[in-house]
Amino acid sequence: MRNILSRLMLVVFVLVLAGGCGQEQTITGPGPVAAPPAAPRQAEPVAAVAPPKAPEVPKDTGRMAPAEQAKKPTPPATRPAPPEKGLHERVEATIAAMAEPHFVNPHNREAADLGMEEKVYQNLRHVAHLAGSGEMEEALARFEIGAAQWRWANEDGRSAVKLVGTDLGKRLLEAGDTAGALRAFSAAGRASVNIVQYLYELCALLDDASRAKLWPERPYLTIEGFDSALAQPLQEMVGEQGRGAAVSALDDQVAKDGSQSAMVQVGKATKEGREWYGFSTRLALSGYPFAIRAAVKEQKASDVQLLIGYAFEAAKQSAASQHPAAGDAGGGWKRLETQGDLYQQRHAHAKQQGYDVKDGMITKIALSLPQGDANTYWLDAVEVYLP
Ligand SMILES: [Ca+2]
Repeated sequence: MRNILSRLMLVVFVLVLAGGCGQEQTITGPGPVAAPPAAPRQAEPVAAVAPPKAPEVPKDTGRMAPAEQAKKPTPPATRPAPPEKGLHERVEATIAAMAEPHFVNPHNREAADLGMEEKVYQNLRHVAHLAGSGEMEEALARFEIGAAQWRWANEDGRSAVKLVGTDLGKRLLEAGDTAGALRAFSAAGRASVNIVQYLYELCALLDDASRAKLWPERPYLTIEGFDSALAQPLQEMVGEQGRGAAVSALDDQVAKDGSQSAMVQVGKATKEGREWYGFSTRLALSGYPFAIRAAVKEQKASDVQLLIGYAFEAAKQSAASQHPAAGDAGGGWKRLETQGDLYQQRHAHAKQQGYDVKDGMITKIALSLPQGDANTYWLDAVEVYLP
């Protein structure tokens, strides 16, 4: 009987805690920008999701950067408590609660069999401990590795990793390590799956000085920089041009950011068709305005383009878009980018085709090679940013 009672109490505790974590889906901060609606986890009609801050962001009259939006005054009464202290406290509470199995997705047997959740939570507790002890470099390296495994987690789990990553990023930023902070925030965003929403939340959470340090220009997060311990070379996703076997590797001699890029060396095209080299990913089309950019370097100038692949699970549809070079990224790198608001573009395309974008995911990011001679390409700094 006592056993049952204590189990009941545990369940109640867990439910209360899960509710608390659920609120953390949106990291509210003092910034007057209303954080995006807290419930993208619920299937909402698209019209209700898009665009996030319609009243503050006039559609066709030039959008303000979130940093500028955040400067707009808001009556102090509507402001939540300052997040600084609360964030660290919430991290501690979350870490303390991680011994409970409610973070485990009970439907994911494969993960449960592998003991993945336990490993991932151990990793997260370790990260929080290291960060609290000031061992920031080790904390960051471990967090990046752990965050990459968070596809195993359920919503509460992703909420926890987001919280720990945000805390780590803030600590790094306070310590003056801007590049490290960006890595931590980016890993947290990727782990949350909804990296775009996370970027909006982060803009709202950080104060003006932090935002200016982190993003001298537009707010962005890194989707892939090919620098982490888990970085992989580009895969051949489509190979129709008869170029022969490509050499694909990470290159530590050439980098746009960090210390490495992804290099792919291809032979001459002998057939018509598509040729894609890239990586698989899982980023939600969030309902908020965003764009993607990447830096590419070529041995010989060509019309290489950025390819984005999408999957729409409920509609059982897939789609792809290609984006040509949009300028010079400096240092011999070209900037490839989706221009304008990619969400609205996909929304309009899906509507035209008669399906819904609301559960849409970006599943592929690749270089799409034109016809031509043998060539070598380097890809780096694949980023999501606010247009
Ligand atoms: Ca890099």
